[in-house]
Amino acid sequence: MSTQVSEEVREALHEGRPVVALESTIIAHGLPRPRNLAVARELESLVRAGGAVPATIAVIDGVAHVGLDEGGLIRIAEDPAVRKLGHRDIAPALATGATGATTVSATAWLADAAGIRVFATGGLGGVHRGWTETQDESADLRLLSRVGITVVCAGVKSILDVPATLQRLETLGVTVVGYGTGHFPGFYLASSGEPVDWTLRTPEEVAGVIRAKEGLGEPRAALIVANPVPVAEQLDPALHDRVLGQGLAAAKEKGIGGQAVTPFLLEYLMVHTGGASLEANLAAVRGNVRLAARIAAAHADDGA
Ligand code: PSU
Ligand code: MN
Repeated sequence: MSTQVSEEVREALHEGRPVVALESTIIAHGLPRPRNLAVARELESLVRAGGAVPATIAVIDGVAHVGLDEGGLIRIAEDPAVRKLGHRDIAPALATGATGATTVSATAWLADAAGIRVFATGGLGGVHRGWTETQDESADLRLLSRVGITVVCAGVKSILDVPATLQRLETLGVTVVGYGTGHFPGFYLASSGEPVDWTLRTPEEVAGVIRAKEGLGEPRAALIVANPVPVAEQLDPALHDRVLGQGLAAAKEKGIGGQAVTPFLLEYLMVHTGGASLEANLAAVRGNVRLAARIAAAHADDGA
């Protein structure tokens, strides 16, 4: 596969040092310019501050990069022609020389193939509300049932049908643990109100679960570490519910479908909450990236 793993990432993996994969769709299609570039750089710094090596993943001019350099980050953040690539889009992107940001499914796939064990993002994709009419379920879920990576996230995006998504994850055999909570987080909100079956409280405990999973071997499936945004930084729940209801109605009225649904709703929330949803989204992502670095470090210590 034409994948280029950066020298820094390759050396870290070779020496068993901690590496954290970061996705690029959140940069290209989930955050407004020009702030997205600052965030891309900040997330990499947070990984480094946690003692791990960041590996932001994207496809640039037909080459899949695991570990972007500064030029690559700028391209993903600034070029309006950057596509959104799920894992099924990687092959055509490579073959046609396209440039695209990778979603959770594409990032988890490329990271796993490169031997990276821990991945941080904001919120996963999942089953959309109205699934019975549209059958819109993010490719994130099925892909996560096929790779043994650990994904640190603030749950799934609250624009989704959260109970249906949790049900799908159970069916698919994807392990879900709450980090410091007995409830599944709600992306912009600290809690979705849905319970989780397992609660872990330290990076070492998470590393222990990763080791146990590795010891079991097949079938491989992801471990989702659901890490809530701090209550002090969450979006006001009443505002969230009101604006989300309006956004869902607007998406339906405008006939928004397919890959455009998630970016449309994220932007709608941002505009109609006066930017408050963006701050909650960023707080969640930062917390996830910090935790992922600690988990990757604890996992690397286990292996030493
Ligand atoms: N998390 C965020 N913002 C985002 C995403 C995640 O905080 O924009 C992206 C991820 O890349 C995820 C994608 O894989 O949204 C889901 O898109 P879809 O529902 O079209 O599969
Ligand atoms: Mn979709």
